[in-house]
Amino acid sequence: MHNTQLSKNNILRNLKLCVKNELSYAYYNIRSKISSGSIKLDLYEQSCVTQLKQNSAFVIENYWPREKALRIRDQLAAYHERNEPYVLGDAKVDEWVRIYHVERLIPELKEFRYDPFILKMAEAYNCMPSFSGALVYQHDTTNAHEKSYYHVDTFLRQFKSMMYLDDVDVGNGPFSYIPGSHRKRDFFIKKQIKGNNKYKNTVFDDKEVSSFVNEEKQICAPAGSLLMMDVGAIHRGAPQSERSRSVLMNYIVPNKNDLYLHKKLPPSI
Ligand SMILES: O=C(O)CCC(=O)C(=O)O
Ligand SMILES: [Fe+2]
Repeated sequence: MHNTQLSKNNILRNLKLCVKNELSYAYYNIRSKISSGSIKLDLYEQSCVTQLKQNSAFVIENYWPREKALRIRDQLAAYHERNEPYVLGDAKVDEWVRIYHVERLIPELKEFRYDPFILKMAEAYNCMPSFSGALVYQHDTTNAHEKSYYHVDTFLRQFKSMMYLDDVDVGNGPFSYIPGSHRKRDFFIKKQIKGNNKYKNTVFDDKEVSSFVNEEKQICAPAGSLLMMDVGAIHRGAPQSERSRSVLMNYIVPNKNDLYLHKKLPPSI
């Protein structure tokens, strides 16, 4: 097909997707305004949801005792050396090591995956039923890797939570984000229509984010800190310039189906 025809088709496809996303975004925004109160939240829970709405992310330090987080980190680090098919990535050479559905290895992590407080916050923020789709262990290494680009996971409202298993500071890649950026709808509309050549449409280059990188906030916090965020906001994991960083990520979905079942998974104990 001729190049101009191809790019016209791409723009048309992008435009359709953009309209669908933005209508859906607006719908959940209205729902969020009129349905606040339908889930009973105490004052603390209300303030969590308000922080998410305003600032895109926040942290609760000492959600777990630091010792517990470090113990889980060490238990999981022991798997790096084991030659198991469900341990994805090699800590010596790769950018990261991951284990999907990690509560199969350490059953006490089920409590975190199905933590009623986190799921309640997810439901209150997403304005739809919210469940855990997967608990994933991720160990980010200092091995050379691609630049960590600013991105959104989706152009919709999307709650995610993360547990720091390491003390995190600028040396080992704090979760970094532009507060309130999930509300930059004009910016996202332009981006969705324009699309990307090399990467997915959800990834931004330096020029695109140049006017607000100076607003970036980095969550530096001790092991045991719980992060909650809207990954529809502009964010990145900052690079591990000095040390590695281990985290647990809870992926939230609108139904009870487990995600990533096609990956190599640990056996259930
Ligand atoms: O590693 C991080 O801090 C950010 C990861 C990320 O982009 C995400 O969880 O969506
Ligand atoms: Fe992300």
